[in-house]
Amino acid sequence: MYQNTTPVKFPKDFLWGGATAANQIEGAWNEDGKGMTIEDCLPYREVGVADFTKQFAFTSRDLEEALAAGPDANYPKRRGIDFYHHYKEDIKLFAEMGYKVFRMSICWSRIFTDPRDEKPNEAGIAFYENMFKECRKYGIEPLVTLSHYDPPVVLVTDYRGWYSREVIDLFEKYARVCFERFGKYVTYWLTFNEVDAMLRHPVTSGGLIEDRFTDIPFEQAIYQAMHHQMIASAKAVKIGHEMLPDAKIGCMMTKLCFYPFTCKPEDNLANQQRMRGIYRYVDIQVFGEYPGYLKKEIENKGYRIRMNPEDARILKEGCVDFVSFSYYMTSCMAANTEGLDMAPGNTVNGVKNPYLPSSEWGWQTDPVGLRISLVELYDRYRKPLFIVENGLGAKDVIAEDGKIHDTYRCEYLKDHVEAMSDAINEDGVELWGYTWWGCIDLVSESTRQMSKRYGFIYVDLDDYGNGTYKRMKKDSFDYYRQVIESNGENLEYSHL
Ligand code: BGP
Repeated sequence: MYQNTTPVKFPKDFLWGGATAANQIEGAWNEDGKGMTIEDCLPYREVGVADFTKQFAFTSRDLEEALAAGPDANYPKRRGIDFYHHYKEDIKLFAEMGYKVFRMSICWSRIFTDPRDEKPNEAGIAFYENMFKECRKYGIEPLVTLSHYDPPVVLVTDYRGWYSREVIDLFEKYARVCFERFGKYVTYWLTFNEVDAMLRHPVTSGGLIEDRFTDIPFEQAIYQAMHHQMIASAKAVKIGHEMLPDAKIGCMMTKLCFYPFTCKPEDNLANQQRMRGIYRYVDIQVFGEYPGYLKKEIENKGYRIRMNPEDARILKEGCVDFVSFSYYMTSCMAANTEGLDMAPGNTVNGVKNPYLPSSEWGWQTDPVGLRISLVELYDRYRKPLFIVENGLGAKDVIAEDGKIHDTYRCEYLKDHVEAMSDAINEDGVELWGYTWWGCIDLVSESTRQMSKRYGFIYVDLDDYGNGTYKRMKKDSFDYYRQVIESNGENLEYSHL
């Protein structure tokens, strides 16, 4: 339990809301001219909770199988929660909770069936336009991610993902269309979700399949692809600023947080190195240049990254307006992990922290770590912050009264809201808003399960695609409404 040190209070224009991503909710994977994405090709696999690496292992053969798969094969992202056809009902429920902001992502392959097409797909544009209008109808501000883990499959079959420099131009064309067509509805934009993630799961972030890189070390290919994504992001920021002078364009990082396992200097050093690894690409997006330690890291590995002469200028001209991040859990670092218990987390493993409880998926929940993260980020970047993902994945059970009494989710929310409040009121952090991850149940990114539920709204669907897709409010639905209504001040949930 978090012990707040100051009374809970938020700025009056604080943006409360929920977060999702196209590939985890939309479904309708082959409707209205949508092209295929790499997420549509990720099969459901039964693996242990700590085994995210097995989920993300993806070969050319897996791709071939996916492309040939029939309608009975279990590719959960193809169905999502069918938000594509339920969006009006879902946004109405978000409005009922009082959302000020709704984070979602645009699927590149809906806007361009093939990213090489000259003209965008009008049916895809119409879907997002209608969705934004629906948000605006309720006074909900859309917060849009241009790319959340769903590279068009063509980038994988006909290019080598983000390793190919041509992808930058294709992305630029896509970003322009989004700014041009949706700019009247959208003020808050993010370029790439969890921009650091390509180093942990290269296929979903970069469209990189290891067996296609026999000519160079795969790790070098990832650094190269990251460079291209940095250039694409900087270009999108610059173009967005030019086309939409009022737009706020941010970066998005996985805010992992590690503690040294002991006070041994070696554990502290290991921790510092690990934390730097988390910041390296956001440093570029905020400061507009490679940090020295990243250049050294690449050099020490003996890699050379191809850069064009204009790249330094592009990076400088595309610095972000704010820093957004996901935050779920923390774990520890030790110089020597032999004999220590390990704990899984958000696509990372760390040494288990004996002072923290774990979720059913082994993620160690830690509201204090959120406060620490807010302070670290604000001190480092001096930019406004936005928490665009935070939440608890749990196995919800429908009780005998037909309801879902998810007080564990309310408790998690309360603790993190209190930690945010302290960061604002005691530590002086500028925080624009908070969007709970998976505000409606959705397909998990790391496990592709429906049974790992985050939502305030239950969706009747299981891991195998059985169910009615019916939506149902959980107890946390009323709780979040109360939290928003009181601008974070009424956090009592014992009445639920
Ligand atoms: C973040 C991703 C999200 C989301 C979340 C929860 O890293 O940006 O897409 O899924 O983690 O993770 P999971 O779905 O694996 O529980």
